[in-house]
Amino acid sequence: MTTPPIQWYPGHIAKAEKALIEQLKLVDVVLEVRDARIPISSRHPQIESWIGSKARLLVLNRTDMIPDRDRQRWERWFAARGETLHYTDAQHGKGIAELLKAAQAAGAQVNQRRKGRGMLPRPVRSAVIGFPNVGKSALINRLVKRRAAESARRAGVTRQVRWIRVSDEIELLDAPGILPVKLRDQEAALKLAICDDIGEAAYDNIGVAGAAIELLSQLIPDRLIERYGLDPIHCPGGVYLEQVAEARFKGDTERVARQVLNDFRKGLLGAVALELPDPQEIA
Ligand SMILES: Nc1nc2c(ncn2[C@@H]2O[C@H](COP(=O)(O)OP(=O)(O)OP(=O)(O)O)[C@@H](O)[C@H]2O)c(=O)[nH]1
Ligand SMILES: [Mg+2]
Repeated sequence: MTTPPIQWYPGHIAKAEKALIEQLKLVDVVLEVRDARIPISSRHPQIESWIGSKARLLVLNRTDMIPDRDRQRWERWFAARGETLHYTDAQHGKGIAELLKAAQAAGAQVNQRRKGRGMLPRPVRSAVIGFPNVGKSALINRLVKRRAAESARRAGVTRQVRWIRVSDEIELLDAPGILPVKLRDQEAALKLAICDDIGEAAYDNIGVAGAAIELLSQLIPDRLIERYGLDPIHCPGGVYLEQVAEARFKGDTERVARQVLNDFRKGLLGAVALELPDPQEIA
């Protein structure tokens, strides 16, 4: 289906990006957080150039929202590309201790070098960065074992960069979610919108929910039937929403669209990966 292009780069994101780039100069290790439901679409194209030669850990968060076998597929896919995937579920506190250990180990080399130059050791500085709403602040709260950063179920909660001390050994930078200036790949932009990883005002709910229905009808048709009472087979997403609206919501398609997006984002349709690696590309 055709939806208006998704473009969203408001002033606060531009400001946040500037502040983040400034702070990155002080950083030893970058934790790049992606959304497990869309590990490729939630890759920010500029992060690599900002990181330069700094140590980087790739974190797949929200792993509770995809089936375990799909998480393993991604693990193999990234491994075949020489990337170690650190996977976490910040909601339930899984994978946290391992990630903290890896961040400390990556930063330990910094202090080795400092020692070599006759300098005193200092806490490893680690920045947690990624798209909005992927769970960066929730992850930080788990790493520091207290509610140090504001975290809530919508994009754009963190508005300013802020350092948070974990221990004498490590400090974390919480940063607002960042978006590329231009969302060139509209298929990726739709998935980001479906997952609520872009600011809300960026798109029209009916278009995005229709796209969600089309994706989900390929992946979990039975759960759509169960939840909305209609079979999505051969049905364009927008038409499906209208039919559900007629049958159950007094013709209010906008309400159905919001309901579908909410259901998906809250995990009420079950664990489902919107992106999977090509099986032929898994070594
Ligand atoms: N199910 C699930 N929910 C998560 C996970 N991590 C975070 N959340 C929830 O997702 C929502 C967003 O989390 P935040 O920590 O605010 O995300 P953020 O990346 O800091 O977002 P911004 O500051 O807006 O960029 C919160 O309601 C979290 O509880 C996870 O691994 N699984
Ligand atoms: Mg945040």
